[in-house]
Amino acid sequence: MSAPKLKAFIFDVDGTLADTERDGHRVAFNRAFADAKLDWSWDVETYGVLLKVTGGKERVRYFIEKFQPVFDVPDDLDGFIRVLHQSKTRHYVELLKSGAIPLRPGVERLLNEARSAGLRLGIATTTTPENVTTLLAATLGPESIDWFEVIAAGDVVPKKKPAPDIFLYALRKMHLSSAECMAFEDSENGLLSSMQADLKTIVTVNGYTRNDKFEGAVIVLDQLGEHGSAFTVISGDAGDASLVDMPLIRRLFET
Ligand code: XBP
Ligand code: MG
Repeated sequence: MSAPKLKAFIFDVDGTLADTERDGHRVAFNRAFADAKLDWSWDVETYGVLLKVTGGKERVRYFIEKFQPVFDVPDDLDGFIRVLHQSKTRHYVELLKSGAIPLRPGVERLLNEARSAGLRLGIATTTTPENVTTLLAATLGPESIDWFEVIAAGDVVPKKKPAPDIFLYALRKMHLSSAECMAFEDSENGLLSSMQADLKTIVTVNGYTRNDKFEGAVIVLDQLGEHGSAFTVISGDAGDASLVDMPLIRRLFET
């Protein structure tokens, strides 16, 4: 039997396509708290701790349980969190539309190279669907939403990352097997999710995830790299490559 052919890339969004957490999601949460007259404020360091819980609604619930022992919990806690989170999403989308969050280095280049090479594209993320389409439209133009065959996002699966459900959902929608795809992640929870879905995974770390564990990733880098601005290899073997391009990805896929 011949080895499976590389047919598609499946991307995480937050931390992978763009550095959204510190200056995007965190700021939006704080604006939603202020609007709701809550005296909660997540500084950069605290948010790093809270990020271990994936999903914005789940993160707020965890914060209430662990950090707000005297908070008078409303009878309808689910409803309270849902409304607060809707406000957070509005603030986040506004931030994206203002152009506050650029794509990470090499992302646009790699998407273009992949499309030229006939690779299929998908997304598997924990965040709210509207956040993904708004990020794509704001950075690559509205037509880029259609570059992705599936945008698997948020509550479409019951269990968020590190469970594999969202990657399995994306694979199902694309009628692909995990052996035909390469995943892109930035965090330990993300890598646990993609690896449990049996996906080979390239990791690009960011400020919040550089100390995460990435055992099992095909390579761990600080970024995808651009022409004239090389990546730094954290673990794995990039040979003489200085950016993540199709030849390097094919090599990593085949080994
Ligand atoms: C991203 C997340 C998300 C965002 C917030 O994780 O955990 O929860 O921080 O998005 P990953 P929402 O990159 O592993 O998918 O508030 O829309 O849930
Ligand atoms: Mg991520």
